[in-house]
Amino acid sequence: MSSDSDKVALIIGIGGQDGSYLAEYLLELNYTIYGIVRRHSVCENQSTRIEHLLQDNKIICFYGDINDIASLTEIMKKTQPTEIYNLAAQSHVQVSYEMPQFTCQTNAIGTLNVLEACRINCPDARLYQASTSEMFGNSIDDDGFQRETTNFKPVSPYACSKVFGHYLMKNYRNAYNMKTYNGILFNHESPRRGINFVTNKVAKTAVEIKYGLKDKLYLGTLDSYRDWGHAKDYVRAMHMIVNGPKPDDYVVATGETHSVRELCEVVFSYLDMNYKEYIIQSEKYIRPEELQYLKGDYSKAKKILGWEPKYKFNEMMYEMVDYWLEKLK
Ligand code: NAP
Ligand code: G4F
Repeated sequence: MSSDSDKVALIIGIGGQDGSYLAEYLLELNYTIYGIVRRHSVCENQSTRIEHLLQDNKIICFYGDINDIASLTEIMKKTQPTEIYNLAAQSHVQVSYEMPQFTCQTNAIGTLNVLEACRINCPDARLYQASTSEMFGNSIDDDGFQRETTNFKPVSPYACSKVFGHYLMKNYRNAYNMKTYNGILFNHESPRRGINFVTNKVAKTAVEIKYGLKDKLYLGTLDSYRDWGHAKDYVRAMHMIVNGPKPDDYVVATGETHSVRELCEVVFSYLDMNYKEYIIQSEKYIRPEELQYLKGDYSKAKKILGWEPKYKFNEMMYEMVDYWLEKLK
């Protein structure tokens, strides 16, 4: 009988927000963990989020790139993973408008490379794909939620590239009987979130204003809504999806939605400030097409996998603000 200690995970994109939390989570379950990182000219930047895991040799990382199928092939051959998590992506929506070709090459063709390398080298591995609520675009069911059956109407190059990857996963599941799993994850955040995503940008800048290091916060739209959860809850869901009863697709969300304006209110009032005095709307952060409203129905994940979020929105935002209060002290 196999136990979690026989399990070998390969995390592609291990240095990202989710990859770093997933590695910590799977280590607790006694997995052997391999990761793929890209080469950076400043090598510290490759591993800032996973330095503590590398130092103690808790994980082993290889250089690789999902655009380089030879690297994927070699790593999969060598490590023979039982689970592969494809978290690698150009993950910023606005950047995808500035670099549409690079984004699609990486997120769409890169995902095809992962599938092909897996099919050829370790066809029995369970393969998780980081799909996204961005794929829904401005498509909402009549009850105000998005769920697994909601139509995709992507509104950015990023979202289009992820729809491609999502359908390829389903295609390889049906065509080759591969164990592929799509997690349709709604926005999830943490102190490890890149600071060019709105939650951590607001948290960090509000603290900088509090400490007198800045006087304004420049943002794009304040009127879009997102269903924001905590990355720790969502990596737990990834593992449950991959170990679910059969290869399938799941929405992972909180079922709550908040506007960017509400986010600012929560963060600034935690610091005893009025957000209205500090925010300036800037054209620079307005997207050519905006996704207006996201609210996910996670009842399938709850029913089949027993997954539920533990963190509440305010609690998560306070954790992020506390992180910056300490770091910038
Ligand atoms: P992230 O912090 O941007 O991490 C992405 C990781 O992918 C980074 O480690 C990055 O490495 C790596 N990467 C980028 N291009 C690569 C390539 N060509 N080859 C190998 N690695 C590459 O993103 P995240 O928030 O952890 O999200 C993880 C995944 O979930 C992404 O696919 C994202 O699109 C998807 N997703 C995220 C959310 C969310 O709200 N966070 C929601 C739904 C889906 P570098 O450091 O070298 O750039
Ligand atoms: O934080 P955001 O950049 O996240 P976005 O675009 O929703 O994408 C994130 O979540 C997706 C899941 O739905 C992931 F697939 C994707 O990889 C990424 O992790 O922007 C959230 C909202 C948007 O409406 C944006 O227009 O905030 C608005 N916003 C307003 N001012 C801003 C800003 N976003 C950013 N990044 N920076 C601003 O200054």
